[in-house]
Amino acid sequence: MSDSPAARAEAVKQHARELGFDLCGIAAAGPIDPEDRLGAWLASGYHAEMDWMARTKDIRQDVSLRLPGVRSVVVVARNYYHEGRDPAPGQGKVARYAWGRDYHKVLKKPLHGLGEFIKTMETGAQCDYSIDAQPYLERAWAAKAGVGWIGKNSLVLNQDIGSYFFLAVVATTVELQPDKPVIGRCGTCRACIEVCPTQAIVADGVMDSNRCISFQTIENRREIPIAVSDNLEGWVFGCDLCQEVCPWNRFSTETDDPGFAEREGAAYPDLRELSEMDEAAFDERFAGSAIRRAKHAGMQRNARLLLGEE
Ligand code: B12
Ligand code: SF4
Ligand code: SF4
Repeated sequence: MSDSPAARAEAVKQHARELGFDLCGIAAAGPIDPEDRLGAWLASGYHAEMDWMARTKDIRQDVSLRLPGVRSVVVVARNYYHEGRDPAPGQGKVARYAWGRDYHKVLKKPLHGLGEFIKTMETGAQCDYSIDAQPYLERAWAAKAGVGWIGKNSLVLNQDIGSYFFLAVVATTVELQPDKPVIGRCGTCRACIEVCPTQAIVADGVMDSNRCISFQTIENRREIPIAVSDNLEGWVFGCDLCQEVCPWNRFSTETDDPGFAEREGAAYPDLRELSEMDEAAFDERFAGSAIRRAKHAGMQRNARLLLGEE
């Protein structure tokens, strides 16, 4: 290996840009959660029924359990923003992140491409990857890598592109020059806390999934508690309210990733049609979409609630 960590870091960022990522930052591997914020969140029960968050606590806090010898964590971000519209009568709202093709699928190839590039930098180099579903504290890594700051709505915000982006991670045994965290710029703003119709943001940067429309409409397999179901504000899958009001999202621009282009019927689905759709039709309509995460039964439940039938 001939290049310096700084030169290698610059090459990684350049390659990330060529692969279409909007942001790229680097953190030195090491303890990511020394204050045990994840432990406190779990102890408060804010993970609701997401037991997998508790089961994977140790590995989420220690990346070396995934990749022994890890030295650097590269965090990339990809913009998925679309301008919203007013839904027509009878339509539900879907969070923007699910308007296009499933991001896990879209980002896999470029992320692994970045890893393959990093592997060429050192003989025997290894990489491990995360796009949402792997046990990484992606937002904490993004903050450490200077990709943005963690806002009061608990999302990572970047002063140039706002918060409508996916995060993804390549951890590697290669030493790369780390970036510095950026200073948080929420200031005295509390717009996200105030807009949340279910008061899910319980402290700055901390949210209670039990009260969050996103958790309830996507992850909950049971009945939605009345405190949330009475306040869905038209959301049939996910929720963007705490991003829509964020002043930093004034700078958001339409995504140029064809993978995230709006699919027909995905953004504002007809609630009656959704509530009557059988499983085969659901599978066909939402093939390759992140909406599948809520499953046929979950989407029917959500649609019926919005129609006032449950
Ligand atoms: C579980 C989960 C959820 C749950 C719980 C949300 C939550 N706040 O944790 C539910 C289903 C509710 C959810 C909803 C959404 N999610 Co989600 N979710 C995740 C997942 C899988 C894990 C998050 C997690 O670790 N939570 C546990 C808590 C303790 O962690 P945390 O809030 O991130 O807090 C840590 C840091 O904030 C840190 N911290 C706090 N302050 C500071 C300050 C500094 C300086 C540092 C270093 C650290 C730090 O301490 C905590 C522990 O380390 C991640 C993917 C991943 N693997 O990380 C995606 C992820 C966070 N989700 C994402 C998205 C897009 C959403 C939604 C916007 C989707 C939607 N439109 O409906 C909503 C937003 C709701 C909200 N306001 O948070 C994106 C966020 C992208 C971004 N710009 O930040 C992620 C990163 C997925 C991805 N790969 O792109 N999500
Ligand atoms: S996603 Fe919606 S329900 Fe969840 S914290 Fe944000 S505004 Fe509240
Ligand atoms: S709405 Fe305001 S407080 Fe909330 S994340 Fe954006 S800038 Fe921060």
